Amino acid sequence: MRAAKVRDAAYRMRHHVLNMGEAQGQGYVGQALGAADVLAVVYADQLRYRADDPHWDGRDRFLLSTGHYAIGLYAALAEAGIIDIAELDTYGSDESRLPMSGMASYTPGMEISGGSLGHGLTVAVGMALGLRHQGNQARVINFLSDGELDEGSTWEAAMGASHHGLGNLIALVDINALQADGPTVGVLRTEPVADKWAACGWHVQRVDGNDVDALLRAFDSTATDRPSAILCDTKVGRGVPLLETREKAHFMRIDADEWQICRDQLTEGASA
Ligand SMILES: Cc1ncc(C[n+]2csc(CCOP(=O)(O)OP(=O)(O)O)c2C)c(N)n1
Ligand SMILES: [Mg+2]
Repeated sequence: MRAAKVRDAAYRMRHHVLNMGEAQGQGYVGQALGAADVLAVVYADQLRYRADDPHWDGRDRFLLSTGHYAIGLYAALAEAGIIDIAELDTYGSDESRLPMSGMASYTPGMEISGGSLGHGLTVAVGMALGLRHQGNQARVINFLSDGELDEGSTWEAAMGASHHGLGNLIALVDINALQADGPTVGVLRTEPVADKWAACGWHVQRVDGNDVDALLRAFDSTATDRPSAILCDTKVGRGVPLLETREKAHFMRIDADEWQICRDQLTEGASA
């Protein structure tokens, strides 16, 4: 069953994230745990790719706008067989192909260097236009954060995408209600988010981004005559109660003795 396969992948990805975080003693673990279900649906169910040929021309392009979520994408790339699980141990260390902020030139399967926020969707629109022009059936999926909705370039790209009727473009917005300076609601009010995407001419769905069935249904219901936005409400630290209930912070501190507790809680939650 599709959902079971995705849940399985998400569970293993969360373990990878905790292991990478522990190896480096830090990392954007809270965000990556929150986004694991979305990334698992993308990599275990949706994306067309060839693990042994990351530049295959027919591949769907997955663009991670949020370079700091790279730890989550590395976990997905490992599950997808694009990088080796053993390589995850090098996360964030000197000479590693897996830097803490995603770099396209370092990592197989990393399409863009997305650390400068608010630019992923602009690149995605250009790629989607280019692919359509070439008659390439591949899709472009851009993962962006709620913090990136603060950026004017995101909305310029959104309008451009619908102007050009880019049915080969999907935006996945990780609404974790958090940004670097605190809760999104206090930094810059972005709600009503769905109405804004709709006003820009997009097909819009809003789902619980930690509900695999809902995510699969949303992907099954995207439009083909215009761009589709799937707005995903996710929970920072999802799957690990110790982190879910901790005060939300853009950079979550996890002490040396807490990593094993996190892993145990993740395992317990999965078997409950
Ligand atoms: C153009 C740009 N401005 C500012 C930053 C600094 N910055 C890094 S992460 C971040 C938070 C953005 O919000 P979001 O991605 O929603 O944060 P999270 O959910 O990960 O806490 C900011 C402002 C940046 N990387 N790029
Ligand atoms: Mg956020």
